Amino acid sequence: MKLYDSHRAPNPRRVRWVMAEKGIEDVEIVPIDIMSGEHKTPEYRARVGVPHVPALELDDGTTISESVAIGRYLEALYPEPNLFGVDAREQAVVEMWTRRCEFYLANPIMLNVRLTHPALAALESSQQPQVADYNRVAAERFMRTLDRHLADHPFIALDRFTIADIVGVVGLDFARIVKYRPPEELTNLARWLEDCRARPAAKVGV
Ligand SMILES: N[C@@H](CCC(=O)N[C@@H](CS)C(=O)NCC(=O)O)C(=O)O
Repeated sequence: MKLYDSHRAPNPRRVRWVMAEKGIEDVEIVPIDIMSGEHKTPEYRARVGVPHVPALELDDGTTISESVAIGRYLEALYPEPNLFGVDAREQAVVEMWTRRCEFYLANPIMLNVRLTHPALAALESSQQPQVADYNRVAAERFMRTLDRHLADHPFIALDRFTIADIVGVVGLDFARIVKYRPPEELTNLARWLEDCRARPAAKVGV
């Protein structure tokens, strides 16, 4: 298998984190330079179907993009440690929180960063500060929801670390490149972030 990866980009980091938690080492890493547009070449588009990283190419030529779908595939091949839930209830709860973290936290943060960081202007047709701010406010609304939830839950979805935590932490960490920090009063969020960042797998490829 080959992972089309971009070292500094957040979505590929989700997959590298899943791989590190599971000790997966038999995936060839193929670096893609998104700043120079390597993901927009006809060859890359033909292989992956969309101009995005990450993408996982299987030995039979199937290519899977979408970081969470790649994670789910790797979970089927390497079930331990479990990151996506072991039964119907857990799987649904993990998916619910993963989607919430993508839609209401990681995506608005990603938009805020892309619409404000000067180096990322190349990826946008125009950078709009008002839209960036709207997205920061939206992300902070969900951070407050998470903070309340994390007051009596060790991790986001289950009593153990899951893909939902990876999506949440990677989203928040991406905001560090614009020197953003979550509001200080969100102490449960801060505790959870610290716990997740302390995991050895959190450091892989950052
Ligand atoms: N939902 C997708 C998002 C993929 C995505 O947007 N990746 C970014 C890097 S983090 C990308 O390829 N950006 C290239 C561009 O915007 O031109 C996933 O989870 O994999």
